Amino acid sequence: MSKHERRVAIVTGAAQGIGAAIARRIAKNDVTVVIADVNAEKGEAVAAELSGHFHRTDVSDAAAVQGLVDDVMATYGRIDILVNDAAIVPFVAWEDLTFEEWRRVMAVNVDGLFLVTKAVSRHMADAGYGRIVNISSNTFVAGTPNANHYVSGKGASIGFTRSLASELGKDGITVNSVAPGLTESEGVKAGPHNEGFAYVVPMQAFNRKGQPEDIAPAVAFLTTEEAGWVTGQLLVVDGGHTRN
Ligand code: NAD
Ligand code: 4PL
Repeated sequence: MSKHERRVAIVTGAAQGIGAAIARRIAKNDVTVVIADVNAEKGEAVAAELSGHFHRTDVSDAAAVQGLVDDVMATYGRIDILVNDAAIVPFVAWEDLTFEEWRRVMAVNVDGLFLVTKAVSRHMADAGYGRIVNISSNTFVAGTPNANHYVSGKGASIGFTRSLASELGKDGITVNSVAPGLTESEGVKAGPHNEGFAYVVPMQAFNRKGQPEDIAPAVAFLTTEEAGWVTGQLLVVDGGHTRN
């Protein structure tokens, strides 16, 4: 088929929370958005709202990820933007952290980052253009307790960004990290991290809870053509909680 005219973005984990806010913000930039998430019901709803495309994808499953990328290339013939947002956001004390739980989180948050980026970047390199944004977390800056595997994985993602930026510049691809602070997503709201606002909000410059819509514009900027001189960077978006 002939190539889709508009730029095309894949946003993983965009069925809800920060990923959904990113998908909505990027769609305003005249970009066609593909939602890749394990949650089909919510993912399809966001895709429909944005006149985009949904592909049910477990980012930790190599075959599923290849299926996603093949589907997007067959449907649109291009992938200009990738936002790696899909992640598990766990809460567990070090004493209770098992190797099995460590592997479960690394499989999604770190292996998933590798698998999706590996499958997508080849097409970006062929086109000589790409914008990749990896969602990290300010827990890597703050050394937040009760999620050692998560914080370790978010640190890995920053290393991944810094190193890959050096290798993909030759292909016209930028690679950056955005590190949100504690944000009132559906996932956080429903779990133990919701209690964290009592500690985090007083450390911020602003006296309110961070929202997904506070994160999305910073991510969207890094996906634009005019952000082309910014690569390998970490942008902390946390209301001033930490100073990177
Ligand atoms: P959330 O739990 O509300 O949403 C996460 C989404 O990812 C869900 O739609 C879920 O279905 C999807 N997902 C989970 N596992 C998946 C998999 N294997 N394959 C595909 N999709 C999968 O989370 P959120 O709070 O919106 O977090 C989004 C991103 O922001 C994550 O990378 C998280 O680490 C990061 N982050 C969140 C906060 C926060 O306080 N909310 C702070 C810093 C960083
Ligand atoms: C400050 O990324 O950034 C709790 C849980 N507290 O996932 C996060 C802070 C959590 C965070 C995060």
